[in-house]
Amino acid sequence: MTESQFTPRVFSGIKPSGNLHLGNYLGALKRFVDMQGPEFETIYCMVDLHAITVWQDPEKLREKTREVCAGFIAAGLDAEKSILFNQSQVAEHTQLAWIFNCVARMGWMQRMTQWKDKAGKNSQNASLGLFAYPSLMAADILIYHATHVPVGEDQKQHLELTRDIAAKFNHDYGVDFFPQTEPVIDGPAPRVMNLRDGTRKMSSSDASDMTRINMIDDSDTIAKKIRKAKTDPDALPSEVDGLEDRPEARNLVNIYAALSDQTAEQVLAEMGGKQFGEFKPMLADLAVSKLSPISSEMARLMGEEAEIDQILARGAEKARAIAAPILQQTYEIVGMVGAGKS
Ligand code: AQP
Repeated sequence: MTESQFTPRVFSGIKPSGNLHLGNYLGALKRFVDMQGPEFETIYCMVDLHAITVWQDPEKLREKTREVCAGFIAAGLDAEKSILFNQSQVAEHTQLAWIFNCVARMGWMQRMTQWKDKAGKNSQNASLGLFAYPSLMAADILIYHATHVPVGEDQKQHLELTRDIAAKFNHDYGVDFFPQTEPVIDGPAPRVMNLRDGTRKMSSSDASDMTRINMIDDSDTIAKKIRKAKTDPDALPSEVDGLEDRPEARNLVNIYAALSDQTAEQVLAEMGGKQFGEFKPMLADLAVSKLSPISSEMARLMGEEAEIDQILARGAEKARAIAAPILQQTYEIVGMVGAGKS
């Protein structure tokens, strides 16, 4: 089977832990919406099983799962055009993940920088799930034979691992069954940085809320966080080269570019020479104008719990219809008695 024989299909997911933030929006969600259209079948998931690789309060996890679903819809995903569901409702993800746990090598997993960063010196106390996370992520993608995965840059290594797992499975069993999925990492802000430290990525797990813009922040909070964002004393350059060694300035320019659907070059052609005292309020106005319609729609949808649950259940049913035959074929390839009958 060659890559062109696979249905053009997009899969991606977001963990329902912490708050959805601007990094998730620009690196992932906004691009999920861009890919929704006739060119691809699009499948988007709240990856709740990934969330529990670190402790989650059960009630909060349920609430966050619905909140991320509300964020998906408020940002422009349409449950009639895309399949929207939470991962735990489609058991095939974990069933394929077990097969992949037997394909992936310990050394591959130990090299994952996210594992090293998150487990740190305390790896003996980290969950086995946190270590195996990238194997489940490979299963999330390959259970749909997804051909394209839009993600932020921090997920690049996990996508490479997904390709390695697919290639080793195909090689070991002498088949051409799993595609070589293409990571789609593009746009002007594939890695949105922390507002207080431009060398670290914006993250939901950072202890300080001032480091990130949450999708549910109100206008005043967004403006305050941008006003207080770390910068340097120089004016903005007129060209991108002038952002070298200025991580905080680069970050704000990239955010402006992504929110206004421009390139960083275009932004600097217009803004070059401005001081941050002038640029930051412009960025705050832009961020508020783009994000507040999303956050108010999110808040409205959060009040419609039954509707959200119904969307997730319907999405799970559609997802299972694609995943179940792929799992059965995988079991058959691997040699499981009783497989391939559904
Ligand atoms: N800062 C970011 N810039 C661009 N893209 C980002 N993504 C996350 N942070 C940024 C992208 O969002 C998608 C979902 O990410 P995730 O839910 O798997 O969580 P994460 O990458 O682990 O995000 P956090 O906020 O850093 O959570 P914690 O701190 O809990 O791990 C992915 O496509 C990701 O690339």
